[in-house]
Amino acid sequence: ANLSQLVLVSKKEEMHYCPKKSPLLSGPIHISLPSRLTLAHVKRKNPLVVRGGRYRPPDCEARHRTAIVIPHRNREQHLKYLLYYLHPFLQRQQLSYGIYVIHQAGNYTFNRAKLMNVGFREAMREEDWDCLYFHDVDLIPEDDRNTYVCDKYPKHAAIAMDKFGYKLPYKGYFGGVSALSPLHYLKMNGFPNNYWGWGGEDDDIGIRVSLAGMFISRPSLRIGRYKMIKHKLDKGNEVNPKRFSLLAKTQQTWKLDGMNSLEYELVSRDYLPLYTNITVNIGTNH
Ligand code: UD2
Ligand code: MN
Repeated sequence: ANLSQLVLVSKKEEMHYCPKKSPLLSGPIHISLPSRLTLAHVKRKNPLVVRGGRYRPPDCEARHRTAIVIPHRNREQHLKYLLYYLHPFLQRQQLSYGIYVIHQAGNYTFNRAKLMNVGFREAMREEDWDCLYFHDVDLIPEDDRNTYVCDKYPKHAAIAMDKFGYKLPYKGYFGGVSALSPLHYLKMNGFPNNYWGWGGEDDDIGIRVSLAGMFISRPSLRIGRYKMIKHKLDKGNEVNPKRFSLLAKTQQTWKLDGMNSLEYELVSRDYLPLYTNITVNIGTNH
């Protein structure tokens, strides 16, 4: 091939990519939680989503491939609402994406951060994702300009939540929804495995970002908005009394505890119509 042919070929490929800014975005989203919503209804509304909760734009090549990782146990109602809003949201952003629900088996104390580590490993095993969104099941994004792609640094996406008056509650806050590339994730040895129960693990993750020599990136307050579905503290996720003493030791422990020490037992992997369900036995602290 001569040069002009090559230029033509690469131009053609270029044209096939989705535009840098999706023309489908509509900005702020009004969120309501219809009580009669069913998963069958969500499926009907998203005909292009295929087995395992995968999607790619039908008429252009996506520029980004994002996996959503949702830690979960006994929050079926919240999951239904999240899927109802998240699927169309990601499609308007013209992403190629997959949704993974990481379900903790059994009734032992919940461990959000360890479930994220499992999600990272299981999602990357399947596909070479270039960004992973670690997503609480009860947080619904309120603006589709909050694009689910990774930044130069780990991103804390849920910066403005209704429950905190749409402000950042404190400077190092990293809870709710965050986005890391595989390189970011491995650079900080993933998330801690040793936070059982509620609290502290999000701050530990925030500290790991800086200990690994990175910064926290954030969207603007105007678009990084989320609604948290109201709930009480779950049974099996009691406040972790060790959270402060663990946090005081992050600097000594982050290189020893994380992806490099992760152990779990895969119970099942199910390719459901709207998401991939991974049920996992992650053990317990006692
Ligand atoms: C805050 C943080 C959250 C996490 C947590 C402390 C916000 C909005 N979020 O959430 O990121 O740091 O504090 O651990 O500030 N889950 C289940 N089943 C359970 C328990 C938890 O599915 O039985 C999952 C679910 O995805 C939930 C998440 O874990 O959204 C966090 O738990 P939470 O919603 O009870 O805690 P919350 O709202 O205080
Ligand atoms: Mn919550």
